[in-house]
Amino acid sequence: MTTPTSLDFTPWPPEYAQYYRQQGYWQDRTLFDCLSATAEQLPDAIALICQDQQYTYQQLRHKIARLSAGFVSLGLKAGDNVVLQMANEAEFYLCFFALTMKGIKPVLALPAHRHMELSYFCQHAEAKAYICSDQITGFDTQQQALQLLETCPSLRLLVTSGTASHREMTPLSTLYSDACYRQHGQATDVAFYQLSGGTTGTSKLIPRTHNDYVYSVLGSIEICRFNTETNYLCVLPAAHNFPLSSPGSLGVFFSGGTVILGQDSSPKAAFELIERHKVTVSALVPPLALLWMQYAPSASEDISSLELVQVGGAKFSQSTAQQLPEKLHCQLQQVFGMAEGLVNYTRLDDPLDIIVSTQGRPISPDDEVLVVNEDGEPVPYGQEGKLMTRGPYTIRGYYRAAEHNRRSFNPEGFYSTGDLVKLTQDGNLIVTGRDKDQINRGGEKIAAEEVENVLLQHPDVHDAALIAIPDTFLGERSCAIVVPEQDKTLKPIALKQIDLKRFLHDKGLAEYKIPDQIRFMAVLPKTPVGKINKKQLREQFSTV
Ligand code: AMP
Ligand code: DBH
Repeated sequence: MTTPTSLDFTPWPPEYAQYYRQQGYWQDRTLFDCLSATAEQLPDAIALICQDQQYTYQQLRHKIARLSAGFVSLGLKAGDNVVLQMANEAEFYLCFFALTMKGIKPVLALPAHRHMELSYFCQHAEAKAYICSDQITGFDTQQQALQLLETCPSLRLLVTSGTASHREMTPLSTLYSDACYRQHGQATDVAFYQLSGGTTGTSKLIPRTHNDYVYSVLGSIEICRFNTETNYLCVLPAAHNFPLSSPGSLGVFFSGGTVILGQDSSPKAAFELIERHKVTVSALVPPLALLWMQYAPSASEDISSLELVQVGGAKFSQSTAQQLPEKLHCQLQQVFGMAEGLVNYTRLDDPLDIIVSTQGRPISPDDEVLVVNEDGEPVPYGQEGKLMTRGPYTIRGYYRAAEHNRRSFNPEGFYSTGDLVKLTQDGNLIVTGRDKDQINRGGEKIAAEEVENVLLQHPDVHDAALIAIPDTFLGERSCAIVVPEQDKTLKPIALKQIDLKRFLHDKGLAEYKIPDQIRFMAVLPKTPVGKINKKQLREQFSTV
C-alpha cells in the first residue's frame, strides 16, 4: 500500500468504496440532492425559522439556487476553496448549500475564530474568498476581512451577509441572480472542510465528501427518529459538526422538519423559542445542559413540547445525566462524536442506566471500533484503551497534512481518535479520558501546543505548558504554566497574568483558547526522556 504524501484528500481504498456503496451507505447523492428531495415532496413545509425570517423548503431551495449563480458570477468555480464564517443566521445554510452544490468548498470556521485561526485557514486552503457574517458579537468581521486580504495572497473576494462598509466587500444580498439548479462535481468529491479541535500547533482541515456526510446524516436521522414533525432548535454554532449533522440541521432538512435557529443559547432566550415554536429536540454541550437544568424549575416558559435533548461534545457526568430527564421533562441522548467522522449515540429505547452511564454506540454496523493498548493490541471488554476507528464516514486523512496523517492514521486506515474509552459487552462506549494533548473546555477543544507556541513568542516567556484543570461547570478549564526569562541579575522577570492574556488576544488567538489561569514556575518538570511532565503539572495545579 502506498502512503499518500502530497494528495489533498486521501480517498477510501476502492474495495471499501465499493463495499460502502453495495451496503447502501453511499448513495451517490449530494447534499443539495437531499435537500431538493425534501423540497419536491414538501414544497410548502417550513424548513427554517430565524428571528423574523421564515423559509419554506421551496423558497429555501430557490434562494440557494439563486445564490449559487451569484457565487459563480463572482468567478468562483468548482475546486476552489473559500472560508465561511457565519453567526447563527439563515445565510449560513444558504451559503453552505449554494457553495457545495457548485463544487466550491467552504472551510467551516466558527464564530469564535479570530485572525490567527482565520489567516491560517485562508493560507492553508489557498482560499479564494472569505465569506462572513455581520452578526458576530464584539467582532468586526469586515475589518477582519481587510486584514486577511493583506496577509493571504490567494484571497480575491470578500463577501459579507450585512451591509458593506468598505469598498472591498461584496454584500451577499447583491449576489442573488437567476436561479441555477445545475450542480458541479460528484458525490464522491470533497464537499467542504470541517475543523478538528487539533492536538498540534494548528487545527486540521477535515475533508468531508457528499457521500460520507450524507450517510452520517441519514444514519443519524434513523437513530434519532427525525421526521416531518421535528422542530429542531439550533443554539450551538450552526457550522459545528454536532448541530450540523448529528442529525442536526441537515438531519431536519433531509427529513422535512423545521430548524429554529437561535442566536442566544442562554436558557431564557432558548426556552422562549421552545415555547413559541413548539421545539421537540435540541443539541447541547454539557455546561449548557447544566444551565438549562438550573433554570428549568423556575422557568415561566412552557417547554412541554421538548421530547429529546442531545448532549455531547464533552463528557456529561453521570450524576448530571441522571437528573436531566426529570429537570427538563424529556428524554436524554448522549452523543459522542468527532468532526473526523465516527458518531456514537445512546439509542432512544435504551434502558435509562445505559443512557446515563455510556456515550452510546456507532451509527453504522460497519463502523469498525478498536480499543487498543500501548502496543496497538485490542484490550478486553471493560478495560480502558485508546479508541481507533475506520468506517463509511470517517476520513482517511486530513487535508494537506502528510506528516500529521502518518501519526493519526495507522497503515490500515484506522483513525487514532486520541480518546481513552472502555467498550462494554453490549457494544457501548464509555469515554474515560484522553491521550491527546488537548483541553476540552465544555465542548470547545484547545490544542495545548497551539497556545504554548503563541506564549513562547512573548519575549519574556522562556517556557510554557498548557494543562487542563478540573472545573465543576466546564468539566475542564485551561491553565498555562509559564517560566519567565531571567533578567541580568538572573532573577525571573516579573510577568503579569493580565499582560500575557492581552498578548495572546492581540496576537489574534480565539478568546476561548486564552488560558483561564496563568501560573508561574522557575522550571517545568520533565519526564525521563526530557518531555514536559504534564501529568505532574496537572497533579500539582489541579487544586489551585
Ligand atoms: P473534534 O475532533 O474537534 O471534532 O472533537 C471531537 C472530540 O470531542 C472527541 O474525540 C472527544 O474527545 C470529544 N467528545 C465529543 N463528544 C464527547 C462526549 N459525549 N463525551 C466525551 N468526549 C466527547
Ligand atoms: O465534539 C464533537 O466534535 C462532536 C460531538 C457530538 C461531533 O462532531 C458530533 C457530535 O458530530
